[in-house]
Amino acid sequence: MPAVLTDEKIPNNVNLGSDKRLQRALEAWQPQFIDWWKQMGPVGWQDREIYLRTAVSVETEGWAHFDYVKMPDYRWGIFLEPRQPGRTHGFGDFYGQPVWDEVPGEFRNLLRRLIVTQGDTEPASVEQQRHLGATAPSLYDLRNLFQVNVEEGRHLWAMVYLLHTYFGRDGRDEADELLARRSGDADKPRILGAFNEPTSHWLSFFMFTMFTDRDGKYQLSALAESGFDPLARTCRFMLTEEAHHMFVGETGVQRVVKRACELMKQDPSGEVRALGGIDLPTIQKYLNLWYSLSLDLFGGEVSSNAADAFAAGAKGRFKEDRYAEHKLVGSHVAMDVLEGGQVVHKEIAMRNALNEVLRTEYIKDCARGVERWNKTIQGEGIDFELALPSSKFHRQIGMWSTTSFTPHGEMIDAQAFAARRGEWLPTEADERYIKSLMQPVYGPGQIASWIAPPLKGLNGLPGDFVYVRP
Ligand code: BYC
Repeated sequence: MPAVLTDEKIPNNVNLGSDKRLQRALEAWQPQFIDWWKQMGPVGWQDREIYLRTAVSVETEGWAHFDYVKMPDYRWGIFLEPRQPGRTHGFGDFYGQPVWDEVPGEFRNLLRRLIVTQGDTEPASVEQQRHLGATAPSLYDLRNLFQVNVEEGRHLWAMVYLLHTYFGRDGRDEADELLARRSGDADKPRILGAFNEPTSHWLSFFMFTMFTDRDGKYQLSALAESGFDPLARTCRFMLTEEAHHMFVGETGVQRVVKRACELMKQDPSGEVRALGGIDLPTIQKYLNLWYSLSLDLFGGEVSSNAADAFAAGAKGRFKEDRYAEHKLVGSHVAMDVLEGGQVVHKEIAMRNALNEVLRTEYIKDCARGVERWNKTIQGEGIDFELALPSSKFHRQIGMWSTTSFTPHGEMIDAQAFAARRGEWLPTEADERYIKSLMQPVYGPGQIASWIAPPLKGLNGLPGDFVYVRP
């Protein structure tokens, strides 16, 4: 593994300097990226010093460096985990054969599509969150937002490196397109649904980092199993950074929940909104929204694309090693499907069910997070439980998208759904109310009224640490 070269224009551990053509191509893409960042990245704050973590190596200890940095000066680097000598395909038709260091011609389109889809989500999320710096509930949260943003920028670099290095002219064109699509744009939208949804306030931001970033964890984990070794190695390192993003989401929601409980106890009639908080039923509606949008990101329940990606050794399962069988030829799994307008439980060929297999792992992980939020509610002595809705509820992708379901998973007609929609999903009035709470609180150690303070500062820093310099 070459040493990390942080003094180059593009910090990297891929020995970029040894390939002058690639280096020049990426150095030509760099100013386009910075232009995009300035135009579509966080609004304001670009000339302020922010206490950020920067990836500087892939060592387990000491991979990150913390210091004040202005966002446009952030050193977006290219880092791949070290090669594992003798690594072989862990699944699919090529199981047991040596992994590929180059893209096989027959899987070029398939791999490019996966990499482009992954890459597209990264700048999309930065675009979705670009106005949130105007209304952060504290300096701690403001800094976490920018940390998430710069790292999504680095994840874009990771995918662009793969496109430039392994996909020739097509790859370079795709890299340019990644900077040309725009979240929510009618003509040039981002590829996947959830990445075109507005993230217009901090409750949505916390739900996004809880649920949508968690899709990132599962998709990256599946790509980290890839037999295309450079993809596996780059995704493995991205997962290291991703953990903090989910921490921001889970603890963010947990603090909003805690504050709701505190306010319920203050006012015997339980009018949390009258006291400037976000009530638990409203939190449940945003949970329903972002969870269902994120479930869509796993694709259709029965998918030949998923089967092809698995067969090709391009995309595996979450922690493939835990499974006993890795070829999945002739194996089946029982799952709910829609047949003749009815939900039936039946056996589906395993390779075609792999989106659902990954989604099921994700659901279990989300449930653990909701369980922790419920512990907070119990700990405050409040009788209320948050819950994940059924995976059939409010779907836009896959077989459940053609029919309506309640959060409990009962099939209802579209009219009945429309009549009760406001009970289950945020209404315009909810949006207006949440937005009315979004006032910036930027005094050191201060916190907005609708959220509890963090349990501790970043890296054990004191509560009044100035995460963003005036
Ligand atoms: N929205 O066979 P199907 C992250 C399309 S998040 C719109 O059912 P497939 C992050 C699909 O493209 C992780 N379209 O599904 C988080 C296909 O279109 P074409 C991102 C959708 O292909 C927070 C058609 O429907 N990474 O990192 O097996 C912040 C039929 O597709 C959607 C990845 O997604 C949708 N939700 O699976 C920052 C990994 N779903 O090709 C970052 C790479 C499906 O027929 N991507 N379609 O025109 C993949 O593995 C797969 O593309 C998907 C879809 C899992 C997304």
